[in-house]
Amino acid sequence: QVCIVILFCFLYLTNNAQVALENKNELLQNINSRNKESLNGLWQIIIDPLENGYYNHRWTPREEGFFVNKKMKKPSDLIEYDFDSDYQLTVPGDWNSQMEKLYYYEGTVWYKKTFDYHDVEAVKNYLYFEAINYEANVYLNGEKLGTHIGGYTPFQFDVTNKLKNKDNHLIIKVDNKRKREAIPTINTDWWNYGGITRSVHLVSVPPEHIQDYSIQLSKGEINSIEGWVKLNNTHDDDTIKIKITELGIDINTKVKKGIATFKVNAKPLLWNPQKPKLYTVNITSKHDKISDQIGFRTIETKESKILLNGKPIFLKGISIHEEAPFNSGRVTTKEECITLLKWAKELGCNFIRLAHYPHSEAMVREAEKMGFLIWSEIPVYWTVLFDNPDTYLNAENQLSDMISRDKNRAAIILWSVANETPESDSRNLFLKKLTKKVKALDEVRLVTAALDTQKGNDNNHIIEDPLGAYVDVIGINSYCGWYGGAPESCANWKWINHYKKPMIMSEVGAGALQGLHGEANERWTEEYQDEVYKYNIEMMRNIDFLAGASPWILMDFKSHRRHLRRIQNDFNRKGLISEKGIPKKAFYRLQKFYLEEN
Ligand code: GCB
Repeated sequence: QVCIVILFCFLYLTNNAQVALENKNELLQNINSRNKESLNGLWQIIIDPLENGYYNHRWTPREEGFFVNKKMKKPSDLIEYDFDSDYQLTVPGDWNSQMEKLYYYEGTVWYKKTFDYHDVEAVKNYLYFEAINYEANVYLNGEKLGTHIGGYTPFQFDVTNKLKNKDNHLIIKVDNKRKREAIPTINTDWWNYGGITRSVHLVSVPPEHIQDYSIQLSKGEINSIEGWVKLNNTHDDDTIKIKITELGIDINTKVKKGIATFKVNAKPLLWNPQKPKLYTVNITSKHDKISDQIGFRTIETKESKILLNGKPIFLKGISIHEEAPFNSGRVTTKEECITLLKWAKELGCNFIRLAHYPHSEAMVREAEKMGFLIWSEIPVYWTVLFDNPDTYLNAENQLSDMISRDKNRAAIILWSVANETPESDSRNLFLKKLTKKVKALDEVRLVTAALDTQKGNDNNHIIEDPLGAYVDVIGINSYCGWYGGAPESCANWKWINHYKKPMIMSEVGAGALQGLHGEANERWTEEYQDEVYKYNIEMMRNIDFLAGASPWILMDFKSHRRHLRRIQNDFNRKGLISEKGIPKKAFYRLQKFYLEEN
């Protein structure tokens, strides 16, 4: 056991808490270690394309919409809905893959869950939603709790004193209509899965409780751990205990204005892909306690290198959508996450790009345990409305929520603010603001964005996108051999970087239907895809500022853009593995490249 000396532990509120306190997010950290009841399972639903349960025939909101859950009292009553005799859907889960008639559906579905609550005295209750796509209007026992926008981040409502012992009805109007001003916008290359796609919890915490915390290595140091704990309803000078037994850390720190901060000398084994060491961290307040598994590592860049724990690392990665293996639809279980991650391991990866939106907490935590470095991103994808202030706020909220939820995950090294956005003044400003926001919330991790293939002449591609000035690491999506150029031409592509920064080839790839064989110049064959990988790997070997790659993509995934019957069948076929879990030829080509790279 490493011997440590506690240098100091005192209250301070300075700028150097790495995940800055200015993050106003009120979310409960680490939902899984809370005392909670699951509201997963079957929910009653009503499919409501005209939003008839919300608006009347004059399109004004009804006073008594479906959220009041009205019931017939006498035979002459006219009530034209009844949750309890209508359809059901499983939560968590998207509706598209659960019910044939909802396969292409975009619009409103009302969800209702009835539950009892066994009153425990002196607790606070929160309803915590891991994710609902896209807009959720939430009602408890007829009262509106609030609205949440954004399909991939958690949110919660305080429902203390709003619960009854019997028959609480939680009703949610879920709407996945695409909107031009939304994040993502109307145009994407993935399926717009609607519904309560992740778990729902009823959480009970003491009135004075640990709301949030950030614990990691001090910036630029490997022998000092620091952080903060945010308390709810606490008093100044209350004591917080932080214990990391394996490191001999057992310290007390005092609360000031709801926050306790600390810094302590320690020499943890550094988390890395070969040895993803996590330490049990126990935080105890007067009435609450919480436990987490936290890893410690440093991440920085030096010219064109990414340094993990002070040493250059080549990120051998793969992009992953949150699409369930074997069944398609959204991932809903930990086992599905593990299946995807095991495939990435087999491929030889030490890095994954979780595209194109924040994946579930389970995915991030399982990946961390297995030693993957992670790129995590928000769905600022293609041509969003960059000059609309509300669109910006929406993007910033999703970014803050993503960082708030995952700030204690050592595995995450890159926050990405955008994917393939067209250059313009308003786009540059929008994304510059987002990169600044990342730095304000988290000053230790790196910020990136996936840029389009850069223009050039002949075989030259010059990276000069103005966004390059604001990110730490430049992502480039390039489809040489698929959307342009013959596969064999790719080996001759040259890349010139106007920024002295590392580049990740954040996408490269080609489509193939697993099991379809033919000549290497025949589209959709495994041979064609393999050929594209062959020459792109050659190209990548020649880029001296390349710090990693996350080719597109681990597994075939559903997309509304992929119409070619018999080949695509609503799937983007750029997976190295089919949706049924069978590897294609190119899987082994990339695997060989990764095995050869140090
Ligand atoms: C891209 C996008 C990705 C698409 C991919 C494709 O550049 O970033 O979301 O799925 O191309 O297959 O066209």
